[in-house]
Amino acid sequence: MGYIDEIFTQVREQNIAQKEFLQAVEEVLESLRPVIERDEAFYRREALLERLVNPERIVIFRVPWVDDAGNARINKGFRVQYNGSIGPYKGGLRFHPTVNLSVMKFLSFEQNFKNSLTALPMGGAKGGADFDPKGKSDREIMRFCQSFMTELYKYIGSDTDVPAGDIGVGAREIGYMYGQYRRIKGAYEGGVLTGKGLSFGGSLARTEATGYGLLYLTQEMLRCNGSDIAGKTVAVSGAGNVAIYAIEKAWQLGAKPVTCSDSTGWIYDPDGIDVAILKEVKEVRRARLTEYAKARPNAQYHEGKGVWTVKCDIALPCATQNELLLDDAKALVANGVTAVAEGANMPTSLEATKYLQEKGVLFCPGKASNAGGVAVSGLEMAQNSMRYSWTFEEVDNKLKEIMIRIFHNLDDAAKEYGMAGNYVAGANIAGFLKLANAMLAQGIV
Ligand code: NDP
Ligand code: 2IT
Repeated sequence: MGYIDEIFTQVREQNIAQKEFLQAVEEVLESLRPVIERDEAFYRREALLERLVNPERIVIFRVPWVDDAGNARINKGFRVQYNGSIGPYKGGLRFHPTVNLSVMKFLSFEQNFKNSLTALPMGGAKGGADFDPKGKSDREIMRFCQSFMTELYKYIGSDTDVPAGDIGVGAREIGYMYGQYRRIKGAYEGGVLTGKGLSFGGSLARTEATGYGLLYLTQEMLRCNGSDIAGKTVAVSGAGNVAIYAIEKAWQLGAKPVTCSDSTGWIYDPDGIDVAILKEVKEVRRARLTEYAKARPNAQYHEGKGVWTVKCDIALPCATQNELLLDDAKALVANGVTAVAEGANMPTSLEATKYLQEKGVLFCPGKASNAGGVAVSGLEMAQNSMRYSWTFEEVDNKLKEIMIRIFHNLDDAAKEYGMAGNYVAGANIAGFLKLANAMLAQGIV
């Protein structure tokens, strides 16, 4: 058996129930075939793939807190420090009831390659808790964040591991966690978390970074394939941090975003999504999308899933993993979609990805197209180290440069290995080559 197949068999046997983790590993290992096959004996002797698929460290802990009614509540907290070869572990924290070890491992595995692609010095990690922020009071959120940090603080630091936000963790939660970290440590260690508020070391443009970056990369991908984003109709899923700023930047680049969704339903707005109303509903009021529909008489609200049934040129899945499945891909292709770029992490299933690629749809995987968030987190760390801050334009320009460079990096890697236009392979290979180089240079550690 070849080295790749041997490792994938091993990973499957050792992680039987971890379907998201297996999905992420399968996609990467498939892409690495041509790289590994060039020098299989060498990689095998170095056990490089074993090292690639096994996290350096996983911490799982109990998070006790007290709700407003005085009941004790218990959640499970996680931090997976996957690979620290390129820099301090770096990656977000997710608070969502679906969080489990498989989800944490898939996200942190992906983060290794994503952070490598940014070209900034960051290793890969992810963490979070199976805590559901929905319906919780602000004080409950604060107590949960404080309890979570009371355990997590032992494992993080500006030179060791730097968490940030993800689903269910935004500026409010980062603020509460930062406050607790500062209190426990008795020191102002700004660089320990990113996505901080602007009044205490946050970076301008971090809030916008993932959505804006997604659009910068999509624009470059279209441009390099003889097309233009201006005038295109865009279907976006999600209505959170990534989706909102993807929609905002789509408008700025001359495209028309017509959909968004949350976990209960979705909106089709034929006039294009009104960003100000969406922000008011989601960021300020933390309300459902039915409130958006009330404010926009022409918009249609539907229960359940359905964003991918809308006719569009470009699809941007920005909600969560496995939200774009084979039937969705077929509906998109039937409606003439020409490009799909992932704002979320692994939103497209392997079958759907393959189908889109076979049908000639330009497809960019999240580890490249959503790297703008962590890239600006890297810039936040740099600003914290300098004790200085750049203007919005300075950060935004650097973000744009990084996203364009990432696209060319994966486009070139795909071409070099005879898979021109396969940006999934390009991203995995380009991300892997830098990571492998750093791992090999540091010996067997
Ligand atoms: P938010 O919590 O701000 O928003 C998530 C959105 O997706 C919400 O509208 C939410 O609906 C919806 N959603 C979440 N889970 C589900 C689900 N199981 N089914 C249906 N809808 C769901 O998170 P972000 O916008 O930050 O993250 C979105 C995606 O982007 C994630 O995959 C994340 O990992 C990825 N990402 C985020 C980055 C960042 O900087 N924030 C960077 C790179 C990637 P509802 O409001 O009803 O919960
Ligand atoms: O998935 C991701 O890249 C993020 N949630 C952002 C991580 C970060 O450290 O900014």
